[in-house]
Amino acid sequence: SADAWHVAVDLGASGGRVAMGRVVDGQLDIEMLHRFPNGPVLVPWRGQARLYWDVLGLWKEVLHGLALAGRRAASLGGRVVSVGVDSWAVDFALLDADGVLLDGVHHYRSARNDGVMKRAFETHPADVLYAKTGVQFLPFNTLYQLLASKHDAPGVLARARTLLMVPDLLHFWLSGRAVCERTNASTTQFYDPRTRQWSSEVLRAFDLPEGILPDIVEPGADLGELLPVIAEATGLHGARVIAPASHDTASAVVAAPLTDENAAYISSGTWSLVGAELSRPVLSKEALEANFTNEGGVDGTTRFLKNVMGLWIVQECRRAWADVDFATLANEAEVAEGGAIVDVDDPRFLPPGDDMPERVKALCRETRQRVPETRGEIARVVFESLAATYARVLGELERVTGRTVSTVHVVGGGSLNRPLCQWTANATRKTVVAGPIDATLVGNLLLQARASGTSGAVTPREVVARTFAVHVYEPANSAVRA
Ligand code: LRH
Repeated sequence: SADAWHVAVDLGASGGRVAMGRVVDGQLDIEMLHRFPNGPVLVPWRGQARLYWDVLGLWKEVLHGLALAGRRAASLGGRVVSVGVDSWAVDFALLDADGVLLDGVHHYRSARNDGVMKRAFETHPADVLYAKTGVQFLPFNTLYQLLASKHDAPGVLARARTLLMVPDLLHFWLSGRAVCERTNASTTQFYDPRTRQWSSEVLRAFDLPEGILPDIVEPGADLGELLPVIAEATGLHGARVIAPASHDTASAVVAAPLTDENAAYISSGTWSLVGAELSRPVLSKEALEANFTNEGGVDGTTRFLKNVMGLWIVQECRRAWADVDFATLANEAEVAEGGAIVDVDDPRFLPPGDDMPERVKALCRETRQRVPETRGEIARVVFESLAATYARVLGELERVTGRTVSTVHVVGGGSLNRPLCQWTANATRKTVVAGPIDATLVGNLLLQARASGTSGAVTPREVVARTFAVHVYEPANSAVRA
């Protein structure tokens, strides 16, 4: 209905956004309200560097964004009926018996995770763990981070009574309800995608306290009204808190206008999440060997995908290059000399650092390829290497699932990057359909609208198809790709 607005809070690794939206005649009407930066905060621990998120700073921006939404909706003669939060996955908060935040929220790129996954395999071999969780092995999965907490600060885990993922923490502060939304729970590597419950077996094997894990709720769950203190602080009286697909990638997949079951997607932001939507998890030996993940999607679907390092490398290079904007870099890359291909998933790219351009150059040097010098050349190496990796991963996807990918949908900020989309089409030999850009926000809003009954009979993907224009890239001969 036209006067009912939903507010989406979308927290990405490099920035957060608050937007409001409503569905009118099957189309999404969206208004951006507030943007703010996000990033790691260095805190020393026993003389070593540790990275945290500034979760209170983010919360402050969220409250500000909500207040803006209330005023804007009122000025349009409407009102805010619901609020929902999505964010990056795997990171979590621990609360004590009084509901007080313990420690802080560690950043998944913190060095405290170094070596933890490898040690974990000594007690629980990787193939056994994969058979129970179906999750891609990444050194920062919640499982390994919790083991790091236990190792470094056993007192914290001993006092912990509740574990909440980042969006769950914000939903708790907004509504007073402490629950874990399913799509994000599925990224922890102690969730069983077949039983759709926490994996007692995995938790027991690592001597982790299952009692701290809250009930799992579905994307679209109504968590109740805003707490009176929050309604008072933001002016959003009567608004409800509705969990969207709280894992940002799950929200992005909701907003990917996939038209047939053989369509693949690339959710292109800090990470590139490359995969397909399946009706059930694939835990086969081939899936393990290709190191694909089976994350939970909306309506019981499986997000069968793989993390590729993504635009992170270029985001970090930009810091070293006086924050030159992405559009300028894409233009420079398009006309720069290219040719070198590096392994974008090399672990040396994972930690933040001002020396990111040097890391790209070093990898070219080590592999005896032309060493890029200018910004454009370095960006080109990364973009072309990403495209090559997408092609490889989609090939693995085809092999493991037995499907032939029809089209590749690129959603998120990377869908704006013209050369990257074209090189992706060239490398994959598939048609690339780019858009929408704000997929995480759009998916968040549309799940809230569906759960509140304000979007009528149209499905979220139908709304996306009716609302957003897409750009189509056909594969070109690589000789003329620039
Ligand atoms: C993308 C993302 C991805 C996770 C990573 C930690 O923002 O949520 O799906 O693997 O962050």
